[in-house]
Amino acid sequence: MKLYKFLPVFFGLFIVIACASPANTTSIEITNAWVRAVDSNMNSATALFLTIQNNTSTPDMLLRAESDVAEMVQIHLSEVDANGVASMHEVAGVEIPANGIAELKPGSYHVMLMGLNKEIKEGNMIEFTLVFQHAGSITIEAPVKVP
Ligand SMILES: [Cu+2]
Repeated sequence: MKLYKFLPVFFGLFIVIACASPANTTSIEITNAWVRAVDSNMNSATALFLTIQNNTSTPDMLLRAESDVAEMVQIHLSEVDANGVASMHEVAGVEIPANGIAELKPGSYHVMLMGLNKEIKEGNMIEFTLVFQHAGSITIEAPVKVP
């Protein structure tokens, strides 16, 4: 009968290990993360840029990003049309090729932060959770920079 008392403990430990393992792998590596500094946090928006390296032989996809510094966090793609007009729109995600990289950079893919509820000043560190199709959730800290 005593064994039954310990079963939930073992089961709980299993869940902790199972959930912790994706974060400990280096299947996805994030480098060069930075957030563009903004002058005022009134009605403004900014963006997070980063490089994602996929060290596996399976393509992965950045599905979304989360942060408490903004009301809305979306993955956007900036494009310039044939008339030279720049625009950006939300995309379903950013694919990271097998054993390849995806760059989120000005003029291309970026994580858009809209409805800022915190000052985005140079030197601040901002925490983000990036959610991938295969690698799961990865938490990063990105410094605020003036480009
Ligand atoms: Cu955008």
